[in-house]
Parts: sequence; structure tokens; C-alpha cells
Amino acid sequence: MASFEDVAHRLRRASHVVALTGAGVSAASGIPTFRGPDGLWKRVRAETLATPEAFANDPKLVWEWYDWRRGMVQQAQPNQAHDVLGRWTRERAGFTLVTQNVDGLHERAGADRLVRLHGSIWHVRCSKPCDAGRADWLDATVPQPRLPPMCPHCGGFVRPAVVWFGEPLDPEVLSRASRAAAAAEVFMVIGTSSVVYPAAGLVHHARRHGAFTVELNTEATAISIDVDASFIGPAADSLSRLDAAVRS
Ligand code: BJW
Ligand code: ZN
Repeated sequence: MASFEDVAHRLRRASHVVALTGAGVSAASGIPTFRGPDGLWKRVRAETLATPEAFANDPKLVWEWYDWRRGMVQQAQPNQAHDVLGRWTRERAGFTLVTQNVDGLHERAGADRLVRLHGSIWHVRCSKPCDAGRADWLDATVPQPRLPPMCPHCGGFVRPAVVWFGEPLDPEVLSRASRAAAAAEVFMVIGTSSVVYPAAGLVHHARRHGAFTVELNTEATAISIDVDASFIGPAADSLSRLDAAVRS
């Protein structure tokens, strides 16, 4: 396993770096992860709510979950992990930040050119979708006055503009992430359990194309044995240390 200094050295030299983030990056901001001990809401597993079937069966229940999460995120602040990554997007020309997170905290920390694989909880679209409501639109109203909200164009239900299980990711977004992964000299996987595909496949894609791979997580994951370096600890601490080492 490579040392911290080795990773910092590679980051300093690399012209193409990718960081893929997951829910663990927002944990220090007080946002529960999906598969952690707090990943339950009203005793329902978060994963069972993030499906088209759950929305078809009970759109109000699914929206109550999103409304609750939007309220929590609105009160939260980006943490040091968001800050370091946001600064890298602004200061390092060849740095690409790819996130599975839908909370908007990377954006609030000033992330530039962010690749959002799973959409955004602050955007919505018509669930039908009707011709006028085909595109996503921003609706940051919290709490929503009526659940589920109605499409202003056709009166159908509005849904969060996120990617649920069984739904395809936006092909252009996925292709951007795959191209960045293939070009990366260093590929970092931060605060994700790496079990949800196709996002979890990006690190393997990067490795096949010659990237040096690094994982930052509070525990070992599905990919820990495959990466070149794995650092156990909160993302905010590891990223702050790496940032300091890269600048020194
Ligand atoms: C810390 C920390 C700290 C804590 N510091 N770390 C190949 C193989 C098997 C299955 C599939 C496959 N390809 C596709 C599938 C099916 C499925 C899938 O992957 N299933 C697996 C679970 C088995 N994938 C899909 O369905 C995807 N769609 C698809 O493939 O479509 C194909 C298709 C093509 C054509 C037509 C139709 C379909 C879509 C996946 C969408 C995922 N959506 C969600 C919800 C988004 C909306 C919302 O938020 O409400 O995305 S699910 C949820 O999981 C969310 C997350 O982005 C995603 C990943 O979770 P993440 O971020 O990793 O969180 P956790 O909780 O799992 O992990 C947190 C980590 O942080 C932990 O490791 C902690 O230790 C760590 N941590 N504190 C650092 N302070
Ligand atoms: Zn509509």
C-alpha cells in the first residue's frame, strides 16, 4: 500500500485527477448516509424509497422523505471535505469532481464543472412526463406546500430529478465521467460504499486505463483490496491533510 506522502507526491505531479464522492462526504455536515446506521426513515430503508415502484405506490410517502431530507440539507453547511474539493476544482485545471450526491453541498462549497451522476434533490420534473414538463426545473421550496407537488403544465405529479434504482443515468453525464476516469492519472474514491453501479465501476475503468487509485473512507469497502492506497478516517480530515501535503 502506498503512503500518504506518495499519494500527495502523485497528486502534485498529475495533470488529470478525478475524485468520485458519495454520501460519506456529507456525513460530517450531519446528513445521514444511505447504508449507515442512520440510513432509515420512519423505519423504512432509504434504498426502498429511492425506486420508481415506491413512487408509483405511494408518491406522498416518497415526497415526505425528500421534503424531510431537503429541510435537513437546507440547515446544513458544507464541511472541510466539500471545501477542499471545491477549491481543487477551481485551482487545478485538470481536476474533475464526480459526485453521486444529490444534496447540493458540493455546489454550495463552490465546486466548478461538477459531474452529478444521480441528479439533484433541488430539481424536479413531471413524472409523466408531459411535453412541457420534460426538462428539469429548480424548485427549492421547503417544505413543499402540497405533497406530492403537481406539474404546473399538466396537473400530474412532480417528482425529484434524481436517478432511482433501475433508472438509467443521463448518458451524456455518464460518458463525461467515464472519459474523465479513463484520462485520470490519479482517481480518488471518497466516502462511498462503492456498491451502486455504474458509479462503482468508474474506479475499475480508471485503473484499467492506468490510473493510480486511492480510497478515503471511515471503513473498508467493496473496493478496498483493489485500490493502490486506502486511508481509513473521516474524509474531511484525510482531504485536509492531503491538501496541506500537496501545497507544501
Ligand atoms: C465516510 C464518512 C466520513 C461515512 N468520511 N467516509 C451491476 C452489478 C449489480 C447491479 C447493478 C449493476 N448495474 C446496475 C445495477 C443495478 C443498480 C445497482 O447498482 N444495484 C446495486 C445496489 C446492487 N443500479 C441502478 O439501478 C442504476 N441504474 C442503472 O444501472 O440503470 C441501467 C439501465 C439502463 C437502461 C435502462 C434502464 C436502466 C441507478 C442507480 C441509482 C442510485 N440512486 C441512489 C438514490 C439517488 C436519489 C436519492 O438520494 O434519493 O443514489 S441510491 C443511493 O446509493 C444514492 C447514492 O448516490 C448511492 C450510493 O450510495 P453512497 O454514496 O455510496 O452511500 P452509502 O451510504 O452506501 O455509503 C457511504 C459511505 O461513506 C460508507 O462506505 C461509509 O463507510 C462512508 N463514510 N462517514 C468518509 N465522515
Ligand atoms: Zn406535466
